[in-house]
Amino acid sequence: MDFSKCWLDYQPIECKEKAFSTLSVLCDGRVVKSAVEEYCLAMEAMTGAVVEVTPEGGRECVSLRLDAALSGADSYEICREGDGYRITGQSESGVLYGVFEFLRLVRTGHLASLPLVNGPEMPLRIMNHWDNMDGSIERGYSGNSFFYRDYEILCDERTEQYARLMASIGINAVVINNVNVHQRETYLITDTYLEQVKEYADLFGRYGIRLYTSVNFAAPMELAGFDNCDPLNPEVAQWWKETAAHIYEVIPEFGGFLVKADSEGRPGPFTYDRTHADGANMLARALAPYGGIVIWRCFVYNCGQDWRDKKTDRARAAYDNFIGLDGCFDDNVILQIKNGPMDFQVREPVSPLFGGLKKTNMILEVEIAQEYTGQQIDLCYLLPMWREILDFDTCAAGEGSTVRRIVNGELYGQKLCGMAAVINTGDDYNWTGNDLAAANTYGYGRLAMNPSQSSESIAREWTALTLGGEVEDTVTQMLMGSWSTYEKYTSPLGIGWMVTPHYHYGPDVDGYEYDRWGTYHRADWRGLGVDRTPAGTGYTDQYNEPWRSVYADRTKCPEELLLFFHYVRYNEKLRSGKTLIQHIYDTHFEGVEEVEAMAETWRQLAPKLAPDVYGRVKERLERQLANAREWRDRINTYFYRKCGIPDEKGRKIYE
Ligand code: GCV
Repeated sequence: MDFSKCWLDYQPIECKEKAFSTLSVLCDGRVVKSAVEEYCLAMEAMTGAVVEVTPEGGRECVSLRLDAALSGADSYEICREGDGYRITGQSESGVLYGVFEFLRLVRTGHLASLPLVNGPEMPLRIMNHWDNMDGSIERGYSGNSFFYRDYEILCDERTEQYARLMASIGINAVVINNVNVHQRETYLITDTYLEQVKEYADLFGRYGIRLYTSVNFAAPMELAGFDNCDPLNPEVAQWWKETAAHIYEVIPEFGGFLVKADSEGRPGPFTYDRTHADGANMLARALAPYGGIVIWRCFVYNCGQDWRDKKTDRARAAYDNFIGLDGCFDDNVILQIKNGPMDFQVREPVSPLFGGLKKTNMILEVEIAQEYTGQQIDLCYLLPMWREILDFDTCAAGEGSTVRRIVNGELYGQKLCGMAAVINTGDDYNWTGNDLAAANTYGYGRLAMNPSQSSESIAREWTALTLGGEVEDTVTQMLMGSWSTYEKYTSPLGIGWMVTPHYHYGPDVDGYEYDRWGTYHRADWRGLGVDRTPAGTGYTDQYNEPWRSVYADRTKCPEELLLFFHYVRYNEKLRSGKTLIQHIYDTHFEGVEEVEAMAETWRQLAPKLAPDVYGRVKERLERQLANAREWRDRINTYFYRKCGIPDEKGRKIYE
């Protein structure tokens, strides 16, 4: 096996109860079969004893049962029974999740917490792969795709292990190709590839996961010679209906389509003066007879902007494009909304669409792949950020209208909702480039299953399972501080960007400043920041009260977002009493010091870690330190040159 087992690396354990070695299986099905296999594999590795699998009940055993009456789809109950344990699933997936949970409890020594009843809170827990069929991965930082090589679909041991890893964290939907659907990938929904796609669908099906594909809105033109893909053209709609019918003939469990339309050059309904609802509904009607769904992305903005134009604001775009369509989408359409209004920056406010849409299914999209957050070289544990997003109160239907309650279906009673994430895996030995970046992969699934769990407890759980209990406290501490550290040495106070164009790693303060992407910091000799109040771009008006007023008021605006919403002079005082420029200098020095401390902490862990893991992460931390120093010096020098105000503490700032 040339890849790591990640958090499913079952090591021998001390506590070896007799009951562990008999598995009484009182239900069946292909997902139950995976649960049984997982149980045996794990127990045999942990206890050294061969597990006896029996269809009989018994006193001293672990039993698996199905009970559709358990409340909550795919939920499970684990309790003691006789001298053993009983794991009951509401469905086959519930049984599988129950087995993974039981194994986690055994491994972390928490069996005393039984009985427990648990179940996935988010109905949809999706992984989006930005994998291309040539084997590359858009924004991939851990090698190449393990789904494709040279336009061939690889269904092998690695993809099997991938499905196991995903099921173990509760993922129930996987989109197997990039939202930017290139020429060959357009054929994924045709006979050229369907039989092989079916192999993936079957494999995933054994782990309770549905397969989705990203589709090219212009597929009728590229595949069938149409001269348009107008969603209101009945022939175009008919083509999609026939295409869907055929897909379901081959893959009856096909999940549906993910669509990036009219975004960054991708085709879409705008060309024909049609709306996103026209486009999404046309596809949805093709899938509806088979229970399929359309996931339509809201990442729509003008990527041909003029930096001189201070009124057009990219942050406004998703809301402006979609709010008027609330209630116009068919029931099997879900809008997938990025967490912030820009694009996965280290700090952004929550997208105002969550507080705006009320009659539309919604999915929250986050990015596990660390595109703007250190590219899996720098350590950046993202769970604390996702927690803040889920806990953000949109005030859409009074107090307590959190993003979490919107996307878990509670607030508006939606069934098709949940979370989607751009995954950070590739074919590197450790799956995620940086071993510690797997905490984000793991954490995403765990959070979508149970958003009540704290970021810290997820970090602890992942560390204990992956690296061992001995380093749990220290690594958890490293993980928990890492987002804030990354934020300190990169772009300040929510302004974002300032990265190397295209690659998005490392600093280039003006790299995107005079470009067409709508990503400006507007720094001059007096100050910096974007005025998004009504006096500026008016973006703050997209929020419900009190946020609308809070964000628009310089004195009330949360400081970490200050420059996102306001243009601030360098010598203006922040709440800390420091001037803006001093805050910038201080945080950049602090950020580097924190990385130095992290690297030292890691060095001290050497004797407690497997040498290969230790070495890989050490090398990444060294690169992170170089990156942090580069950011510090470029940012500090840039602003010092702009304003000429020296650092109060007299530290070295290059001129
Ligand atoms: C897959 C950003 C990324 C692109 C990505 C796009 C999207 O612009 O840089 O690589 O495209 O977001 O989310 O569609």
